[in-house]
Amino acid sequence: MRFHTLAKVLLFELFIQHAFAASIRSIYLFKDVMVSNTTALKTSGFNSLIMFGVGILDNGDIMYYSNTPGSSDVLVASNGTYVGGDALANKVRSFKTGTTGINRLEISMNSQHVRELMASPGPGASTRVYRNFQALKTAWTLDAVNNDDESIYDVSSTVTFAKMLGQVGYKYTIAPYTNSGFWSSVVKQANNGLKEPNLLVDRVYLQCYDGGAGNNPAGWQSTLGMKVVPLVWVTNDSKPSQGTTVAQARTKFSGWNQGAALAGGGYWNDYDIEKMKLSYTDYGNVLTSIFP
Ligand SMILES: *[C@@H]1O[C@H](CO)[C@@H](O)[C@H](O)[C@H]1NC(C)=O
Ligand SMILES: *[C@@H]1O[C@H](CO)[C@@H](O)[C@H](O)[C@H]1NC(C)=O
Ligand SMILES: CC(=O)N[C@H]1CO[C@H](CO)[C@@H](O)[C@@H]1O
Repeated sequence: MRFHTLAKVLLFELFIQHAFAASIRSIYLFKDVMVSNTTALKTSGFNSLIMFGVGILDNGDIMYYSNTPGSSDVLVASNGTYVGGDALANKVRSFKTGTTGINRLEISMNSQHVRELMASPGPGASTRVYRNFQALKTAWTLDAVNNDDESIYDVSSTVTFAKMLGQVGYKYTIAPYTNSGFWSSVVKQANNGLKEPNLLVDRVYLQCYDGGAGNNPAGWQSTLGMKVVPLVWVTNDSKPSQGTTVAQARTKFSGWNQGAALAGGGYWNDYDIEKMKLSYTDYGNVLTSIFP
């Protein structure tokens, strides 16, 4: 291939990457989606929402924990059927429909009961846990399950579970704050033999606040062998020292992104934006300008 032809091909590939692989602009939804400002979430520059507080019960059923004063926990999938009600399903589905920038919807969970359920009855398609995740995916039009394990850290059951979810049709993502050895084993094993765009673990949301305040995204990128999406905690009155104003978020994200190109950026969390009367638009604009 002659030099100018090669250059053209490379330029074209660069163009394609920019045109079709938009950066990730994410926010964790800590507030009960039935009472949060979903219009603002859909129209403030975010393209990825991660619903926090979904968990598996010991029998494999799935719960949506409210985390919001005045709201109650809701059983959402039981024995292979969606049981969370139409109002909740319609609300969750609405994130990706109508006037919206959202094209990716994830649920975030810890690893409670995963090891036990993967040991028995295992990850088979006829198990209650498999069928529940299948029913929930359809009811909520979900794209991925996000692993926010902060205590159990069992590699083999995590990989088995990730592969089970892959069979159901989910992508699997992770939200580490520490223990890079564990996470790098999970990524390596779950993605073994897979290539873009078919990776099972296709996103890393890296906590860069609180316990993860010292995290360096570039360091994690080289440890994990994939790009990461650093997260900062918006202004909050429970741990003010961990709060990040709009101006500080801009400084952090642009600094990190200059150090090593990132997959995008994101925030923990919508509850605090609303409680502290902050602006979704201002936080969203930081992401659209740095991660177009
Ligand atoms: C929700 O956010 C939008 C801005 O996107 C704002 O116009 C509206 O007033 C907010 N609604 C509530 C109930 O706060
Ligand atoms: C669970 O679902 C299976 C398959 O649909 C059904 O055969 C079984 O009776 C259900 N069990 C309960 C306790 O509802
Ligand atoms: C996500 C989170 O931990 N938010 C906290 C912010 O602060 C209030 C207290 O003022 C807590 O209720 C929230 O849980």
